[in-house]
Amino acid sequence: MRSIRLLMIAAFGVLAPGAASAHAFLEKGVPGAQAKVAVSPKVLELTFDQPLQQNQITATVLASDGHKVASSADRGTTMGWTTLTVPLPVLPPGAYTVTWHCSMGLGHETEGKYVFTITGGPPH
Ligand SMILES: [Cu+2]
Repeated sequence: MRSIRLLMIAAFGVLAPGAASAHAFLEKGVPGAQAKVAVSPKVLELTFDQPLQQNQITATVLASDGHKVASSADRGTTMGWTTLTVPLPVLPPGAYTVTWHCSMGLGHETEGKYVFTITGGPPH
């Protein structure tokens, strides 16, 4: 049984060499998970592990009290080859939760979330 399962995994690997997966995952965020940034960033950048259309991704940024401060539905959001860029308003120091959801169609959904913190930086 074990060897059969290994064979099947190997076969799938050979059948789809380098092909885009039906599931996209976040490769990198800027600011990223657990990041502490001194100054409110102008944009949030989410880079995925494969090229996507803008309408395949939704992303939101929530303040610690749960209210939405930005979303991929906002004007000015752009999609590059693999990177979604969401403009951010000027945000006060605090913890912010980024949530993302990717739909590749046919029920192939992935999602995730992470927190970054704006520290406010040292006094001038
Ligand atoms: Cu799926």
